[in-house]
Amino acid sequence: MAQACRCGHVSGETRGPIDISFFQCRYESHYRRAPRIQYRVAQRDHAGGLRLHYQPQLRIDGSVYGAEALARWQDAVLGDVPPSKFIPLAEEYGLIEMIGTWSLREACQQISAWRRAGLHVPCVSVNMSPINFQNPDLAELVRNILSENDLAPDALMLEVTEGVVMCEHSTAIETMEKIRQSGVRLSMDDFGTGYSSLSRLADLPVRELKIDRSFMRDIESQASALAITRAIVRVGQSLGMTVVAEGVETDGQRRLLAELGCDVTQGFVHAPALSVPDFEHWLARHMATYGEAASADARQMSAADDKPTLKLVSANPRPH
Ligand SMILES: [Ca+2]
Repeated sequence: MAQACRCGHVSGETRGPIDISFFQCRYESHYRRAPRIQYRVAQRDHAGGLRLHYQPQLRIDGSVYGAEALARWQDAVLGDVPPSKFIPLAEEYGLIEMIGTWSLREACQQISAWRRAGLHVPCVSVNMSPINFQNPDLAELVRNILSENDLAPDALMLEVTEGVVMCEHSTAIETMEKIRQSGVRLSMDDFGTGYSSLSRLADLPVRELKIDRSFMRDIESQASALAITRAIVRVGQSLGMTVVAEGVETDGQRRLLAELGCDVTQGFVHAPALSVPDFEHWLARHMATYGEAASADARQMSAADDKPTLKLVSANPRPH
C-alpha cells in the first residue's frame, strides 16, 4: 500500500508550470469518488492548480504590517480543495518541500509585481515546512530568489512551526541561522500549542512570534485563554520579537490584544485570505480609509498641540 501511495512524480523545476500526478490510495475517503487526483502547480495564469492568497496583517494603529501568503488548490475536477485536505496529502506524497519552494518564488514575484505597480506591501510571510529547513541550501535559494526579483531581504518573512526544531543540533537550526544572517526574518508560527521549550525559543534566530489561532476563540470568555495569550505576548516582548495574533475575528478580540501589547493582528476582523485582485482592492480601500483616519488624527493632534503647548510654554518657561 505504501508503495502504491508513492506513485507521484514531479517533472520540471520549481519554476512552473509543474505537473504532479499521483493515484488515489483506496483508504483516502475524502477523495473516494475521484479515481485519480491530479493537480497542477502552475504559473498564475495557468488554469487550475495552486495559487497563493494573501491575508492582510495590520499593526495596532491600523497601518499595514504585511500579508501572509496562503496556498490554495483550485482543481479543475475537485473544485476548491482546502489546505487542511491537500497539505496532509502533499506531506504524505513527499511534495511538501516543493510547495514551500514554489510559494517562496511565487510570493517574491508577486511582491515585486506589486512594487512595480506602486503598491507597497512591506513584507510577505511564506509558510515553510520543517522539511524545507532540512535543505542546507535553503538560505542560498532564498537569496537567489530575492535577487532575481530585485527585493531586499526585509520584504520576506519565513514562517516555521515548532516542529522545525525538534532536534537540538539539527541541520534546520544551521539553515535558520544562515537565513537570519542573510537578513530574511523568521517567524515562529502557531506558537503555544507545540512542545518547544522557552529556553530553546530564546536561542532561535526568530524575530516574530505568532500566537496560535486556537487561543483567540475564547480570549474574551475564558480566563485561561486570556492568561496564556498574555503570557505569550510577554514572552515575545521580553525576547524583542514582534508579536502577531492570527485568527482574530472580532473587534473586541482586537481591542483586548491591543491592551495586552500585541503588535500585529491578522484575521477575519480585517479580511480573509484574498486572491491577488481582491487583495489589491482591499489594500487600496484600506489605504484610503487609513490615510483619512491618520490625517484626521494628525489634524486633531495639531489642533490639540497648538493651544495647550502655547499655554504651557507661556505659563512655564523652562530655563535653558
Ligand atoms: Ca502561518
